This record gives sequence, structure tokens and C-alpha cells, in this order.
Amino acid sequence: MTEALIVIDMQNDFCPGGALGVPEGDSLVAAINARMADFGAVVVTQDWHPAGHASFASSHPGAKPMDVMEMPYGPQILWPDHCVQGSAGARLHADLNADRADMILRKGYNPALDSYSAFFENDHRTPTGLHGYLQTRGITEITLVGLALDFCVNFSAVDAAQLGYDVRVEAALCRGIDAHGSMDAALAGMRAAGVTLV
Ligand code: VGL
Ligand code: ZN
Repeated sequence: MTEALIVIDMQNDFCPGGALGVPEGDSLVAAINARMADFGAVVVTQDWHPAGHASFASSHPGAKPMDVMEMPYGPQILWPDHCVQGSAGARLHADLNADRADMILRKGYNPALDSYSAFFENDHRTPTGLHGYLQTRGITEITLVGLALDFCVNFSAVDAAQLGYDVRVEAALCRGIDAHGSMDAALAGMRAAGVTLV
């Protein structure tokens, strides 16, 4: 039985000094690399937005980062420009052992729609293809680590649990942003969805 480690968004822009730096984000790299050896499959995800993406505050006149805006698919936090396709900030952290990844999944490339989850875009309907990939490999158990615990890790974990995977989130190998009470909501939401938090 193959178990997959899914490493979420370990990119320069989510590390300290990046456009949307998560405190201590870079401190996880060595431990995540070491953890890869314990899994039969490793998937690495990359937030990958076109310039002018709808989730950027700069795309909406008068808006500023961390404002909340009503989108056709629901409320959306507006972010500083980050993980722009091809930019240095969008690159995976240089020390992350991406060579070990069986698959690198990019998400958030739809200009009008954000994608926190590695499984579905923020309309909760448009698939990224990861479910098909894992299914065809016969993978039913996944462990999630990375950034940010309260956004992309959280949405990925809840979607995975709803899709029927056995899901673990290793909180020690995650760090969060905590905007608008997102950390408490994420922890409660993951538990309610049946995610095992360790
Ligand atoms: C993320 C905010 C915006 C994440 C991505 O990786 O958690 N957060 N885009
Ligand atoms: Zn993003």
C-alpha cells in the first residue's frame, strides 16, 4: 500500500522575506526533506498565479492586502502579489528536495479563481487533477505538510477527507498565516472533517 506525502507550497514567497512570508516557513525544509524517505510517493505543490490574478489586492482598485472581497465563488481574502508564474518568488525553496517528487502540481493558474486546495479550486468544483493522479496510483492514505497551515494545507486536507482519503496533517511540519481568525477556524474545520492532526 503506497502512502503519499504531499508537500504544500514550500516556495520562496511563503518564506520569510517573501511577498507573503509565513513566519518560520523556511525552518521546515530540512525536516520535510528527511520525512520524504518514509513515503512511497511524494507530491510537491506550487502556487502558480498569472500576473494580475484576481486574488491579488493590486488587481482591485482601492483594495489592500488582507481585505476580504466577495467573489462569484464566495468571500476571498486579497493577498499581496505572490507566486507569479516564472518569478523567483514562485520557485520552490532552493533546499527543498524537489528531486524526490514524483509529481509537481501547480495550482492557482486560473486568472479569475484562486486555488488554496491541491484538489479543487476555490469554487470547490474545478478539479486540479490530483485526485485522479492519486486514484490511478492506488493511493488512499496521505500526509500533508507545508505552507500555509490555515490556507492551502487546511483546504487540501478537508477536500482530501471529503474525497475519502485517510488524511493526516503534521502540524510540526506546517506554519500558518493566521488572518481573520483563520488558524482557529482551520484547526476546527480539519477536525470536523475527520482529518488526523498530529
Ligand atoms: C496560500 C494564500 C494565498 C497558501 C496561497 O499556500 O497557503 N495562501 N495563496
Ligand atoms: Zn496564492
